[in-house]
Amino acid sequence: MTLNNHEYWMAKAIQLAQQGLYTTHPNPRVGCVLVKDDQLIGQGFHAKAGEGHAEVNALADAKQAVDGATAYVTLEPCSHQGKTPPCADALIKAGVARVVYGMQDPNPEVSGKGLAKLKKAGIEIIGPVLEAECEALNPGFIKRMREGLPFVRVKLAMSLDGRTAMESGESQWITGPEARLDVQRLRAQSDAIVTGIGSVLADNPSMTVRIDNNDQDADPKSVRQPLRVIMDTALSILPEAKILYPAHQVCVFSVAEEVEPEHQDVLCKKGVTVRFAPRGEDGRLDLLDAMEQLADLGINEVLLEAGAELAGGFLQAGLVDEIVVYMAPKLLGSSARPLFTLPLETMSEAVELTLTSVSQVGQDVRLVYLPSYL
Ligand code: AOF
Ligand code: ZN
Repeated sequence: MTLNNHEYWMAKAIQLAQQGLYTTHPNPRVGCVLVKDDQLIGQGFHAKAGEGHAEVNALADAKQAVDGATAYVTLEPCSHQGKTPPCADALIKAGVARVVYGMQDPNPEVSGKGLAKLKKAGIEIIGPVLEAECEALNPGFIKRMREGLPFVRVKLAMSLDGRTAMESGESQWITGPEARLDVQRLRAQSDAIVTGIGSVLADNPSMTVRIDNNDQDADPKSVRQPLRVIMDTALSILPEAKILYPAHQVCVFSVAEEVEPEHQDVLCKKGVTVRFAPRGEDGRLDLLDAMEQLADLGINEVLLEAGAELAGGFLQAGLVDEIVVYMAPKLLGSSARPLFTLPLETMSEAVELTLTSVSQVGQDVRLVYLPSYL
C-alpha cells in the first residue's frame, strides 16, 4: 500500500498508540504527532488512565512553536473534562491550524463534539484517515462504548486433528513455548481473563500474566494483571484454588439460588468478589448478563480461556468477536476432546468462520477467525 502524506503521519501516530497496548485500560490507546513544514515536531501517546492524553503529551514534547502545525490523532480529540482537561481546548490554545483524525470517539460524552469544538475555533478538520487501522487499536473500548459489551477473544490450543485435551482432561502442553509466550501477551493486553469452573477443577491454573525480562514486546514493569473471572454457576470453587491468588483481582459469577451462603462467606472473606447473573434460557448462567456486568466495570477486552463447554456457550450466545487458535504439530487421537461443544446435527447448522490471519509461531500455526454472525 502506498501511503499519502496524511496516511504516512497517521501511521506514525498509530505506532505511538500501540505503545499503550498493555496499559491504557479502561481508556483507549491513542497516539498523536505534530507536523510542521513536513517535519515531525512533537509526538505523544496515552499511557495510563488519569495521566496525559496523547495530544497533551505531544504538545509537551514539541521542540518548537506549535502554532500553524497539523496534529494527527488516532482518535477524535476529547471535548470533555474527564480525569484530565479537554484535548480540544489544548490544541486550540496551542494554535494548531489543522487536525487530522483517525476515527470519531465512540464515547457518547465526546463523539463528534470534539471535532465540532475544533471547527468552531477555526481549525481545519480532515478525516477519518486510516480509520480501520485506528479502530483496530481499540476493539474493546469501541465495543464497550457502542454496545455495552466487552470484545471477547477466544483462545484455543489444539492438535492438528482439532483436539484440545486427552479424554482424561490432560491438556498440558499441546503447543510450544513460543505460542505460550504469545498467549501471555494476549493475556497482558486483556482487561479480564475468563474461564470456567470445569477448567479450574481440572487444571488448577493461575491465569496470571507471566512476562519475563527478556520479552522485547512487553515491559514487565508496565504489565498489569487482568481481572480473573470464573464462571461458576453453583459457586463450587475451592478457596485454595490457585486462580484465587491474589484474591482481590478475582471475580466469580454464580447463580444466586445455587449458592451456599457459608461458602460464599469464606470466599468473600478472602477478598474474592462474587457477582450474580440470572439463569439464561438454557438454564445455565446467562453469559450475556455477565458480559454486560464486566463492561459496566470498564472491561474492554476479554480473553476467554475455557474448555469446549463454556467456549461453545459463548459462541452460541453470539458473544465471541474473535477466535485465536494455536495449532500444534501433534495428533491426539480420536477419543480426545474437541474445540467447542456445539449441539449441531446437519451441515446447514454449521458455524461459519472467516479466516483473517495465519502465522507461524515456533512450531505452531496461529489462526485468527471471525464468527460469521458479526
Ligand atoms: C483523547 N486523547 O489520548 C485519549 C482520549 O478520564 P479521561 O480524562 O482520561 O478521559 C477518558 C476519555 O477520553 C475516554 O473515554 C475517551 O473518550 C477519551 N480518550 N481522548 O483525546 C487520548 N485517551
Ligand atoms: Zn483528550
